[in-house]
Amino acid sequence: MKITSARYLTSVVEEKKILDDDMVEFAFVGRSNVGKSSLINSLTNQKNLAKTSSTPGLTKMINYFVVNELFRIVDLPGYGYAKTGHKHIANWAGLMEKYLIKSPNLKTVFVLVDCRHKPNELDKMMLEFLNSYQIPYIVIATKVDKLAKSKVPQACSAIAKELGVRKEMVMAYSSENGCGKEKLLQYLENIL
Ligand SMILES: Nc1nc2c(ncn2[C@@H]2O[C@H](COP(=O)(O)OP(=O)(O)O)[C@@H](O)[C@H]2O)c(=O)[nH]1
Ligand SMILES: [Mg+2]
Repeated sequence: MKITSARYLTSVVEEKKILDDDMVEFAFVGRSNVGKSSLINSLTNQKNLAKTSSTPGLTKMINYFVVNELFRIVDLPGYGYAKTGHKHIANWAGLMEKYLIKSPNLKTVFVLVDCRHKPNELDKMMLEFLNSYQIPYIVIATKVDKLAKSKVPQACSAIAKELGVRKEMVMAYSSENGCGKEKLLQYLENIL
């Protein structure tokens, strides 16, 4: 698939504003600073569609983008940044849970983890949550340009093992050099 257009649609902070029309959605979630905004920009060939930030933990909204006027990319709030505290995690989980439950056209949740780090408890909780609601997901190992090419399969396997998923469930990605982009676009096209 070729992405020919991508535009910001809206941001939502309340349950009642969650979109519920019939456009297909793909959501992206992960720890703050994992490279989520960069991935969305890279995938859509844009520089500033999703804001990238070196100050993690500031995005607490659900951001919607329309791609090719055909489907939506949904940027879910980052999690696991200490400064946001328990209260934020509770809010995050609340809004997230509502989004996941109230979005019947959500086709896949992409759960991003940094290829250089072990997934943490919040990553595991996310997968447990998705499993319990039977929401389809794929794990994306981000920033693979930071590893030697020969180490990437091994890093992906380690992540799969830690999360208790098959290694085919983990895709490698780099927003820096575009590694994994074709594969991800192909995946989206197959679902569409
Ligand atoms: N080397 C490298 N750095 C990346 C990549 N993706 C993101 N980054 C950097 O990681 C930091 C956090 O990225 P951002 O997209 O804002 O993460 P978010 O908080 O998950 O949205 C920024 O400094 C990015 O430049 C990548 O694929 N490779
Ligand atoms: Mg971001």
